[in-house]
Amino acid sequence: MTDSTLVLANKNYSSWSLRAWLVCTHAGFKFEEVVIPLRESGTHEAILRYSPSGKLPVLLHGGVTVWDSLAICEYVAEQFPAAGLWPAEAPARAHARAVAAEMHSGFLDLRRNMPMNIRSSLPGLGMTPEVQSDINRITAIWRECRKSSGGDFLFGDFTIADAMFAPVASRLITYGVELDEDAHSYADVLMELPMMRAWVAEAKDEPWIIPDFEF
Ligand SMILES: N[C@@H](CCC(=O)N[C@@H](CS)C(=O)NCC(=O)O)C(=O)O
Repeated sequence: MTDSTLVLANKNYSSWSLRAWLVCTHAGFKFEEVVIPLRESGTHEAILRYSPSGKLPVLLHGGVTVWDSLAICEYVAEQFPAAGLWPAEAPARAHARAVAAEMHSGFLDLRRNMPMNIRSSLPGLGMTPEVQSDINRITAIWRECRKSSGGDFLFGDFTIADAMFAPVASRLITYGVELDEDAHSYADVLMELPMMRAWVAEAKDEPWIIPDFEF
């Protein structure tokens, strides 16, 4: 038994859940998992039993309740300083926080038109000029960060910034988006992380289908 529970939505569809789960898992946080399927009768009431915002993910740790993926990431970074969830140097840390916040609050066209759907293959669907423009900005962030870090990840080792973009890598595959070599290679790095592969395997095993996200 642990005193920590991470409550998630469907692994196939919930990009916010994936981000928080990756960060908790990478930090070595021991937690129990509860998955609440979205868009079923009773979903809202079930979520409200854990999360005052009515949204997932939410982390329950001892007496502390942390909802919202980015707040969970920050909380876990404070609890596990040795996990290096933010870069050690202040300028890189500020940069990492800026790109993580940009992902958290932005790219609405990409999020709306290409919802995460790990198990499906929907090449060509969802693309609009606005979506392409979001993808161009995201891949420019990836290119610039990796160029200056010189590593596989955005800031050297895996950080919260990488977790924030992991669902984008999955979307690019689902919707068959054409990528340059650099973006392709970063998407591969994210998708090949053992923890990402574990999430994908569990997403593929889920029984729930949400027709709105299946076109
Ligand atoms: N800003 C929030 C967004 C969370 C969010 O929108 N979660 C969705 C699932 S991915 C949700 O719980 N929706 C509730 C529902 O559809 O009933 C975060 O970063 O955690």
